[in-house]
Amino acid sequence: MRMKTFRAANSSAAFAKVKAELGEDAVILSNKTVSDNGSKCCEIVAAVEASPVMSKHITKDGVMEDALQNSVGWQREWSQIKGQIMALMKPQMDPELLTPKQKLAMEYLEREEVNDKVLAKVYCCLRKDKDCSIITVLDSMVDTISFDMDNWTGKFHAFAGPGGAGKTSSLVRLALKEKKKHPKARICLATADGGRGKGRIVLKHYAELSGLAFREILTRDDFALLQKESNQFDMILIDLPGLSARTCLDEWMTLYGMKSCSDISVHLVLSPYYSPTQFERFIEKYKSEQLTSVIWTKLDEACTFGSILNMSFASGLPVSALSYGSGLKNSIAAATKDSIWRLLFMRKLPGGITQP
Ligand SMILES: Nc1nc2c(ncn2[C@@H]2O[C@H](COP(=O)(O)OP(=O)(O)O)[C@@H](O)[C@H]2O)c(=O)[nH]1
Ligand SMILES: [Mg+2]
Repeated sequence: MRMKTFRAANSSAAFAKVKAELGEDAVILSNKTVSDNGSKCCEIVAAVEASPVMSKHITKDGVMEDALQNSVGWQREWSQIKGQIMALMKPQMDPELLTPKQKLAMEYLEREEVNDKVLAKVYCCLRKDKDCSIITVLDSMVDTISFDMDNWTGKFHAFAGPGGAGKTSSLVRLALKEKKKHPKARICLATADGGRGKGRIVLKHYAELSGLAFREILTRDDFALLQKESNQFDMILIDLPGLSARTCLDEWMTLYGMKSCSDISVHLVLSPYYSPTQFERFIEKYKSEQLTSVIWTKLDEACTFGSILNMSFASGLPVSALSYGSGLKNSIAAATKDSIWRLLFMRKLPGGITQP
């Protein structure tokens, strides 16, 4: 067994070093905050079985073998099976069996880039009942729970998602909105995005300006401390970093001790303009029991909104907020079904502006 100690500014960076040096099979033996030249950092002790497996990756054959093995994983097989079912279904979906109004609605959804899985489900429902309207069908497929303290009574709320999706901005705007609504609320903004200075500074700035508490989470010890002092706060909003290509949300949450926290809701921040392949990847990467809602951002920059339906159908998660501008004011709204239908069928953003 090969054992090694790694130090870095935060747990993510230390873990990245572990993976780069010891590979995917490394086992974490300890993970704690230590003092290095007077500043806090994360120290991880990791070990890996000393085997020739590591060297296999270096040869061309080794790389090829790994790639082939990974590509026949069950997820891929399952997605191929689903693709084949859809291919078989499509010719059966005869639009002429629908009423003219239902047919128009299906065509509209297709133009909005609603995917085949959702279209097949809609078609089956419409076929069963000639009087059934598209909104009735879609209503059962999309759920919303508006992001506010009355609906989301848990204490910890973490904002996850790809880099640049709008996590930090959504978090700040939702916190300010809640503070305005409940001036006495004790809200804490916490950043676990230590690697990127900008988000941290933004959060600290708004926390100071608006009478909100601010905490930094560099390691699991910091999160444990925040849990201990959580009685001081009514709501704690945590800004998570964009995860590296190989790290999934559950793995990251385990590293920071958040996986075992029973009072944490994770909100996935996404924009409708990602590609279908990216959405599939995100569903895999961010799947977690603690994932509780989707926040849609950059609606003002999107051309179609079908992915909101696609994601709702694939994940079963409710939508909690809609962001439609980069400014601080009038740019985020709690999600309601009405606002989603207005977006999808009228291209009206929650602020009342119509998208071209
Ligand atoms: N147009 C537009 N820009 C947004 C929206 N939400 C965030 N942004 C901008 O997108 C950029 C990245 O946002 P940020 O919150 O830093 O993303 P993060 O990396 O996920 O934390 C910033 O320049 C934001 O001002 C939105 O709804 N519409
Ligand atoms: Mg950020």
